Amino acid sequence: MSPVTERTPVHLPSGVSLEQVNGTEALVIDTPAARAVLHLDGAHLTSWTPAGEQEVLWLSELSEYGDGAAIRGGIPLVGPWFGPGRSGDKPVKHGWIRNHPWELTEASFDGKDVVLELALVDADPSGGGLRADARFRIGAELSVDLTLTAGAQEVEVEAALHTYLAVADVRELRIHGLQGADYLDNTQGLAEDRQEDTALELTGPTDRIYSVNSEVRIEDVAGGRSIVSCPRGTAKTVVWNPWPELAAGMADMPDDAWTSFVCVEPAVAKESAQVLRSGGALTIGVTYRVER
Ligand code: TA6
Repeated sequence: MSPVTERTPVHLPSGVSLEQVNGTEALVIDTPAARAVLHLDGAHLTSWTPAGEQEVLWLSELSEYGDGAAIRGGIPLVGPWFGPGRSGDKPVKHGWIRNHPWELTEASFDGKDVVLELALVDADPSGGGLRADARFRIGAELSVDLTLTAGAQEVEVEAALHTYLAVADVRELRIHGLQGADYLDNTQGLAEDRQEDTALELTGPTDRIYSVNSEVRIEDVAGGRSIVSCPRGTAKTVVWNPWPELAAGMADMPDDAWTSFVCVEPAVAKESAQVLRSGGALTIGVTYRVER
């Protein structure tokens, strides 16, 4: 973790530039291995396209930007609680770290991958001093790591990488790696259920918190490719798609856009939440690759 000092200008290596994207500051990555866009607001990656591939992250064309808005798409960083929090009464859904501008603390390019580190300090509305750090390794593969570090106060934390994956048709997916796993069904009041011993195929509104912390392969049958999600430091895998009935109520998503994405989210959530003592940290991460 790099210290945050008063507005230390970070040198941007070749292949990285600071630009205005959708009206807000973003780091634009353009290297032989990949193109990507990382907004400083929320340390939010909204695009990753490995060379020779199509866009891997879905982004809503109706997303809001700036002024604390949560960008709809890409990889929202979620914490220090998930959804409405374990008590169900948190004022902001999915925590506050995605609603603040982060500061770039490190940037490098080794000729293959760009590595970017960002930090969010002095933003904890509870006064507890929780800090967040994120690290992105962007190239032919994409790695994202999120660290939450407790300040002076002990705190219970949840965290997630709420990744929106671009797919040709969500109704034609086979999601491997969840077979036989227990899950909480958030479309049924968090009822306990178990995945059959087959790949998951989505057939309706889906919002499940699987007790899975290992590799998941999203086979995009119509798109002719698979996206492989290799998590670390997690306990759960959340799978979400609103289907048309819920998508229609979301102002920042076109009504017909629900077919074009699936969220597969490495997470520490619900009963796997962790209590961090002062100075204690939780790190979760994921690496993505595309297979044809
Ligand atoms: O991770 C799934 C979920 O918690 C769903 O319940 C759904 O609401 C989704 O996230 C989107 O949340 P957001 O706050 O970004 O609208």
